[in-house]
Amino acid sequence: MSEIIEQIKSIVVAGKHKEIEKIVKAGLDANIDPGAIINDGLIAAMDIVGKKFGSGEIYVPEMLVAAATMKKGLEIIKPLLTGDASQPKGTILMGTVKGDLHDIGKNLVIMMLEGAGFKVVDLGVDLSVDKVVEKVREIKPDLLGLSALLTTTMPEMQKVIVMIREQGLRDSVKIMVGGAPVDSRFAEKIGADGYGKDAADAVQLAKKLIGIN
Ligand code: B1M
Repeated sequence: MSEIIEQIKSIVVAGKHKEIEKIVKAGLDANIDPGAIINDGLIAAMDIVGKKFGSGEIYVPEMLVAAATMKKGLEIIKPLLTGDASQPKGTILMGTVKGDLHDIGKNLVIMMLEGAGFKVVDLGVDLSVDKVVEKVREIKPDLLGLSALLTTTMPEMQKVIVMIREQGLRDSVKIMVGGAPVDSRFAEKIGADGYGKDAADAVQLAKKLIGIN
């Protein structure tokens, strides 16, 4: 079983996108928990990719093919995570802030939120403050989720919160932030309602902030 997880990890790290579907399916056929495939296989692989990039062993193109391979793997698991949203527990707007193109973590959080019965509107990546505020006004979500993976884009989260407050919308929407460089102290400092450490934590936090069990 752990051999399949190891194979998933090395296929993602090597960016062998043609091989990922077969091995993820093999993992599911072997009754490996989809959560383990995600956490110990796909996410663990991206950690290795990040370290290799940080140490100069690989460059952006390699990081891109690894990311595409990870996404392909996630797509296979997605149907197992997404539940019935016919009676949504609440509406959540999600997006990655301005200047930031990282969306794998955000997409994973979205899958888990949908699996937990929320309706999620994905605003995508590289979102301007104005766009987020416009969508909050238009969609009137219960919760706004902002993701950032770069230390340089974290301040965009605060800009969004300030603008939402200035526009008189702050009391109508809860705000959750997350992403690798973000932590609970930062969330508190910028006036967010909470910080989601990972996708599972984000689901628990969303339930708490919206006030459901
Ligand atoms: Co980039 N990148 N990247 N990258 N990238 C990082 C983030 C980096 C740490 C790598 C490194 O140096 N070791 C580094 C940031 C350093 C820093 O800011 N201090 C970095 C850099 C520098 C860059 C570029 C600047 C590189 C360059 O061009 N020179 C560039 C920036 C582009 C831009 O955004 N403007 C860049 C580009 C890219 C790619 C496009 C090649 C690709 C992204 C592809 C994509 O997303 N579509 C990429 C990747 C893949 C990574 C790493 C390797 C992996 C990120 C990832 O997908 N992780 C990353 C290194 C790393 O994180 N180890 C790195 C897996 C994912 C499941 O985890 O996103 O953390 P994560 O999400 C988690 C939690 O954080 C949380 O839940 C998720 C699930 O558990 N979470 C939330 C996330 N959002 C949440 C929101 C919530 C709640 C929880 O509520 C709203």
